[in-house]
Amino acid sequence: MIKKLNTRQIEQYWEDGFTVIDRALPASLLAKMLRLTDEIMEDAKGLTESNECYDLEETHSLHEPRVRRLKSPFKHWAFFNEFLRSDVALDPVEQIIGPNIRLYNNKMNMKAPGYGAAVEWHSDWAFYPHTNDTGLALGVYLDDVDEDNGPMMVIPGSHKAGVIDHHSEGYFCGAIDPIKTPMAFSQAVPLTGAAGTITLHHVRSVHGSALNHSTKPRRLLLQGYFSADAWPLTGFRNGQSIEDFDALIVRGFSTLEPRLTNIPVKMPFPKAPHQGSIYENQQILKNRYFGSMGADKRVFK
Ligand SMILES: O=C(O)CCC(=O)C(=O)O
Repeated sequence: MIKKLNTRQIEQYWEDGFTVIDRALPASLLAKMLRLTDEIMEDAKGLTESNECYDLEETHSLHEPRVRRLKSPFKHWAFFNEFLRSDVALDPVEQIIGPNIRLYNNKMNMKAPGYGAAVEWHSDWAFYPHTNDTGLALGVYLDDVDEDNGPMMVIPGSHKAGVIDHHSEGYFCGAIDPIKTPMAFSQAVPLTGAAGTITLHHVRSVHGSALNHSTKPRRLLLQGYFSADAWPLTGFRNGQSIEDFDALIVRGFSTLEPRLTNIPVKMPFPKAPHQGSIYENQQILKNRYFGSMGADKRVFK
């Protein structure tokens, strides 16, 4: 049976900018996702640098392979393409953003035990503002997640804030400087839950996650969706055509008439000097909230 959002969860989403559906994935689907993910990680052994599928930790080596992200898994493995179009994923998304839905992005962030990288505070909106903010990210935890293994944390109500600076030293860096732009970081709510739990956060919600200090992994599959009438203000990406853009409609219909709303936007330019993933973009952030790790350090508590 597909788990939909109840009234309390929908209210929480609009009020706080996030909600959680406990153990939303059927056991057999979760088992398949875990099996495939393990196989994919096996295939990363032997890599010496990041490529179009894998983003490697700074401390990755041939002897100790360390992957921090699978990039756009839906493009490389059919299972993930089917999953992000499935009712399990889209029924709750439709309850929030309506019947016409376009996929924006897809990734799996890995926080391995003892060294999984932190993600500094940011809102997804800062990376990809659209003509309206009817968008969200749906997450799936592949592991049991508690406060020790780097849960995603969201600042309640931050999706209603004005423009939030994500620049450092004159460049977009995809992160909020906690000294320059203090926010209610200590009020952030850790989204915890058993493996198979779904998280939903508003595209403007400020969120982040700490290093994984525990002995347990924390893997989070993320898929970002917008209402089909939200068009990206930064234009099509990487030579995308209108046909490519329309192929990302995962439910309902596309439209050539964007809906324009009055929302706070700061364009993500000039681009971060370190391109690639969010981990690379965030490298030039001057003051870090969560910290990072040197090559030889372990962060077990
Ligand atoms: O993995 C996390 O905890 C947060 C990830 C995230 O916000 C992102 O990749 O944009």
